[in-house]
Amino acid sequence: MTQKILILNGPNLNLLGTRQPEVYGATTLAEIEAMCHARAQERGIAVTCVQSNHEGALVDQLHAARGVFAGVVLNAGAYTHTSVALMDAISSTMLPVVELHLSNIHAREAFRHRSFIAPVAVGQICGFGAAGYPLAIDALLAHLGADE
Ligand code: CA2
Repeated sequence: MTQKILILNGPNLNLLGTRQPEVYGATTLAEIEAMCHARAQERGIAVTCVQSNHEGALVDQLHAARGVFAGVVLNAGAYTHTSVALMDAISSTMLPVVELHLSNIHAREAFRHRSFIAPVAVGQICGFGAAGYPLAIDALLAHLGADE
């Protein structure tokens, strides 16, 4: 059966490519999702891409992912720095999650240095812009043992 990965994007990421290109790049979310599908095809897997601006909807997506997806690439946006609910959802699903950020959150404002996702993620990729998404898919597949 084809392995499936969920690409989950949080608040405001639907605006990518339209504002603040100096921080988040000029690539739109649709282009990022196309990059993810292309990398999935190269790797012989399938991805489903979902974006929501709502914390509870992201929690629902994580709950529903259990038993359907082998793992999740999660850019939780600003909820990264605030959401105990997302942290608990990841813990409860026990699915491997790769935390992803376009920007290098550690080189930005102090409030972005704290991540509620990091302690429950298998790892974090940040600072590589849109290129981080295919990197995150590769990292998740490596974690799942697809490279062995
Ligand atoms: O670097 C990332 O990927 C972030 O997760 C993006 C979040 C930010 O709050 C995190 O600290 C780091 C913000 C996403 C906002 O996206 C926009 C895109 C275009 C225009 C305005 C906002």
